[in-house]
Amino acid sequence: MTMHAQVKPGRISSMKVHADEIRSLFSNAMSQMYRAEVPRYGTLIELVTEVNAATLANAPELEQALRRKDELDRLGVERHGAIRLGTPEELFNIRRVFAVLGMHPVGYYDLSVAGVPVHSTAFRPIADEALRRNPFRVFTSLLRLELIEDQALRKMAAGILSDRQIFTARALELVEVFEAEGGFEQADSEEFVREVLETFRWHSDATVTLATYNKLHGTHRLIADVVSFRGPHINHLTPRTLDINAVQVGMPKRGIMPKAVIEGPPRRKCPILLRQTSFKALEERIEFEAADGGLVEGRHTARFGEIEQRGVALTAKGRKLYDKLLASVRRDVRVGASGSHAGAYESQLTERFKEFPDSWSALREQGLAYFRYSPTREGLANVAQERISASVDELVARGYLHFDPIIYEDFLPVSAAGIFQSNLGADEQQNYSERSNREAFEQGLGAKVANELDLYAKAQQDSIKDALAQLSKAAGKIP
Ligand code: OOG
Ligand code: NI
Repeated sequence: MTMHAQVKPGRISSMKVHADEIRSLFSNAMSQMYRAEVPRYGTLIELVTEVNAATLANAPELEQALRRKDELDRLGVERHGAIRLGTPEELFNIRRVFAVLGMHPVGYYDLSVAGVPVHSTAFRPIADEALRRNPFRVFTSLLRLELIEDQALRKMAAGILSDRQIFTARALELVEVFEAEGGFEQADSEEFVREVLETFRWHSDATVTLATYNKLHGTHRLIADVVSFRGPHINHLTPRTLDINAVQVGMPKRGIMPKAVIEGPPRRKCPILLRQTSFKALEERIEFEAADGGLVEGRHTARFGEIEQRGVALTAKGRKLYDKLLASVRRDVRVGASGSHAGAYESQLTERFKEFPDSWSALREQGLAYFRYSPTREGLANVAQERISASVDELVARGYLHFDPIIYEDFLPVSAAGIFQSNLGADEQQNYSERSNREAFEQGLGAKVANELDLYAKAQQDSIKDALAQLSKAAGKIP
């Protein structure tokens, strides 16, 4: 394990562990815990590993591109998870916990429009370097009790939630140490990961009676999932595949049944944004408190599996086109809960997305996607005769600059709603009239969420600056 020394006044020889290292420890620990809790997740990891290896073996250019971008190593450790929180205080503290792991809130997702009473953000690394080391992200939702019409039930749920503490006392203590000292040493990092893991652990005993659970469940299954337990159990961990269609086909052969359609854009030569598919939640045995103080057995479904394939990040213009095309398909073809019309949906998706350019050059020239630029060998060798003041487009045209797609690191609200829905059951299609409330979310969070488009634009801009600086330097060296 590499350590990155950070000089800290007052603590002469302290060696702070880099946040990227703590995040790697954590994502690894989470993966192991989830593998033990949900064996099917292990099966899925095996399948994804096989498919990725086969994809790379069949596509040397893809392998080379990933290698050039230093992205090959992150592939094997890459995954995201999801949790659902009950109160603004929990959201506030989870932000502090994730900050230790170098994960910061990016994006605001309003899922109430899709009948899911939550709003969400993604905690993830932001810097290019941090993403390359370990891009672990957690899609984090906050329950919106204000959307529950039944006043009495809302009050009861709020009461139950206010009584729970989802973090261990030691975890919170360590967060304070971290905030005061600006980092952890090795022993603290390891203890912190152990303590924080407790928050995401599955509990097979509920904190409520079966009657209460049923009441919450009757209002919305998601409310029962958030309110009835001691903490926000991790509900899925998602590995990244290079060929989601191959994994989708391979799943049933290993006894895993995926949902009917893959969320997101269709299969393309140049992947954009994010494609995802999930398999159904497990039905698990839960012990509930009985009125007489004893225990009674019930069932709950919350945990599922998911895979994802990531493509290039789109600009606002590209995203607008994506949203328009996707909306037109969803308007015209409704996939039933049991998978009816899945075929029509897929063929329409492919058909209508023909309007979306499918070459890296076209995506770049039309300003639809973000790219990372680097000088070519030829550019570095010949640039002296040319004026560096040429535009980026000219330098690309002359073969002096190379461009690689910037990977989309975030989520998609329509897809997320589809993932939620497939695991909540098709009977939960109610819509909430209340609009999104980003201000309230950020107030609970105690911070603003970053705008993901700004981050991609900056990564692109930084790469241009860096590439031009390298070209200038090369030009200066040649007599
Ligand atoms: C989160 C569902 C959304 C994704 O990948 O879009 C999600 C949840 O069910 O809690 O994980
Ligand atoms: Ni997910």
